Amino acid sequence: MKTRAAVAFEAGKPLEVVEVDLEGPKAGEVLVEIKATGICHTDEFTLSGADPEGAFPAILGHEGAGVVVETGPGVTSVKVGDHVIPLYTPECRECDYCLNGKTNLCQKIRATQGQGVMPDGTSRFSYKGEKLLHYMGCSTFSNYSVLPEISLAKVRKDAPFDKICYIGCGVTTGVGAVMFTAKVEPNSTAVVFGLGGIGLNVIQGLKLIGARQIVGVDTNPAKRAIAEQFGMTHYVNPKEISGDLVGHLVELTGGGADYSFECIGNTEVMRAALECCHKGWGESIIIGVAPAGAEISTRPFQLVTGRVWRGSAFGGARGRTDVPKIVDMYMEGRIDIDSLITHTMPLDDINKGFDLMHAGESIRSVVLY
Ligand code: NAD
Ligand code: AHE
Ligand code: ZN
Ligand code: ZN
Repeated sequence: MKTRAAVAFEAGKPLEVVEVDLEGPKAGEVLVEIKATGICHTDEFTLSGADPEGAFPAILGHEGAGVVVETGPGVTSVKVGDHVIPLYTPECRECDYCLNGKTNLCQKIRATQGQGVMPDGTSRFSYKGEKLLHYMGCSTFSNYSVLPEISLAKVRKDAPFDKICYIGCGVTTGVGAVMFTAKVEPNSTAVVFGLGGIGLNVIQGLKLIGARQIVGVDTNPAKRAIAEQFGMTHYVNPKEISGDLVGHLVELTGGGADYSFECIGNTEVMRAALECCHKGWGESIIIGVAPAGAEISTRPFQLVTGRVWRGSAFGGARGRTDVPKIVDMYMEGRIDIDSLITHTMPLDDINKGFDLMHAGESIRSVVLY
């Protein structure tokens, strides 16, 4: 079939909206009509050329929601008409990782997914006879996409696509990092670095769980108001701190934070996030994705004296199990998604979504098909 898609032909170039060819689903695969997709900073990261796994030409996008149109042979967990959220972290429920209770990082199809192809090693997308790569197993910047069955969370049909698409990454990443990765206890103190599409969801997770102090750190003061709306209790702009940022945060939190979250992808900030944690027990969760070649450093003494560095992918959520529950949280009014979707646009204007992100003017832009 033909489908319209925004294609990343080259790193560092705007996407081009063209009609591409899409092959139907093979065994274990599902054809999905994508109804809406968010634009995450990770799409920008890969498009910029900073992603070691970034390969082109590709159809980016990994924060979508849509409807099952066709199922390939052997598919049993979804059927035509089901509403689904694509999962860049699949859940096969049978690999060693899925069977180990300590991780959500299903590895069943990770190798081929990272190469931009389906589990059989081939792509379903092409343009003028040339292969186009899939991205993060999702490619939600295409109106129709083919995904492995294990990469789809089936969700309730009354949930609006234009909002729940954000659960496909940002919402789950932020709220999940608090609930599933850090397992933050009520009455904790926390520092959140980066008040964008991820950091604000960390803040709403912290508020939900009953944190008593939520410090937000961002160089863009325009993010302050919405962060306060979501539960931030103290705002720190590093540009306005004359001395040492870490010292300032340690003092503000009364000896260091119980938890910190890095939601930027900046390795200097990652160090500050660890070092502003409380001696003896403070835990810092790295969410931000850093460019190829970047490395983190700190004095080992920081770890010897009880601080913990931890990472979180997709908020530690097991997609097919947890994503439907997060959709319920939204539908029951327990989490706010609407306020974070600051801009919507048709696929033809998708590059404007990237421009708004670069300008720091949006929280989330959502493309409506
Ligand atoms: P965003 O662009 O919406 O937000 C980033 C925020 O950081 C902005 O508000 C910006 O002003 C602020 N910022 C930038 N540099 C700063 C600095 N030096 N000090 C303080 N604030 C600074 O991005 P996002 O969509 O929220 O994504 C954030 C990061 O999380 C990205 O690296 C993204 O790739 C990553 N991410 C990771 C996962 C995961 O599963 N681990 C999932 C989604 C996104
Ligand atoms: N490809 C990059 C790493 C990118 C990365 O860390 N991705 C996160 C999700 S970001 C979503 O917006 C993730 O899930 N990582 C775990 C995984 O298996 O990819 C690189 O550095 O190579
Ligand atoms: Zn993302
Ligand atoms: Zn698995």
